[in-house]
Amino acid sequence: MEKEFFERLAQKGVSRRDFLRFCSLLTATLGLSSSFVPKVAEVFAAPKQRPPVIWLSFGECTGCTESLLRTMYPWMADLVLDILSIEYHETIMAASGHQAEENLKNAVKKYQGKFICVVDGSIATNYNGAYGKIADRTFLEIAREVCPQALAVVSMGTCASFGGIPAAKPNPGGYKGVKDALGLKTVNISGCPPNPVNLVGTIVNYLLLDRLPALDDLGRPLFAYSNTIHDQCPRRSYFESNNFVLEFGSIEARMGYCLYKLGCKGPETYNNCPTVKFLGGTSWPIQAGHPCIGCSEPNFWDEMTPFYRENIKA
Ligand code: FSX
Repeated sequence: MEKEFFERLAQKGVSRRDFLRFCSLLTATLGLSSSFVPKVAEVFAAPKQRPPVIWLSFGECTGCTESLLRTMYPWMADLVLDILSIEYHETIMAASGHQAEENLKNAVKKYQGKFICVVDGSIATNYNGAYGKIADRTFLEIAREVCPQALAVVSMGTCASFGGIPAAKPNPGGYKGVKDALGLKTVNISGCPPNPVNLVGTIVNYLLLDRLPALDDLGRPLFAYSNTIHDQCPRRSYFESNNFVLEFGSIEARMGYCLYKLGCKGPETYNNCPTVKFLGGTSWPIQAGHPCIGCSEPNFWDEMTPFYRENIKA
């Protein structure tokens, strides 16, 4: 089975070394010791179970799905899709129209109490949910029917976790995150978009240890959201020692000085961007010279804007 797995990877242009490097990243992200790397590899190479997943999309931009599918590890999405049995996902499924609606109904019935429901996007709650509909049913109606029948609900992205951009003022539709809209416990993988490694980590945690990861008081996995961006930031050492205002794009900003005075929200934002990074571990916003915009916190957007401050001379 292992040989067959590596042959399949090789066909995608992925070497055994690339795959093991990816497993090491996941193991470290989960806060497990390196002795767990072979176990993590086994989850992908010889899956013992393929949990059914129903993936619902509500008020969102599809960035959450895109961040998983268009990662620098394009094969990571393949691996994830191989260890899960995706029963319904609007962006990647072939069915459409009445057939798609039928698929959703059948999947919920067939896997009642056994499926993981991943939700991206927030839910309109005002006027009985009239501000968001699919196939003439409100998001609220669909979520109320499907989510309580799941084994677990994972809110993928800040919109599903806390309301996100659709819930920005004046929010006439009354958009809310899944937990607040339904009064259900959810695992919140916040970020706009979230890092796909944190979704994969949550799934691997479940398959490896047979339980969902420990969560913080906002429902976010502790392995990813227990430290602020600022606490992990490589530019932090310049924070106290350089009490002057930087110009955006200035040589100091590019050389690695702290971006707090440019409006960086790192000190109030919890996420593992500095360690896991994006684009296959290549970079992340602050490394690229841009302040953190606080996208993984509740009340993003309202409380995190304006992103840029006027440059007042010291
Ligand atoms: Fe929201 Fe996701 Fe931002 Fe977009 O599904 S968290 S707007 S990246 O797409 O929900």
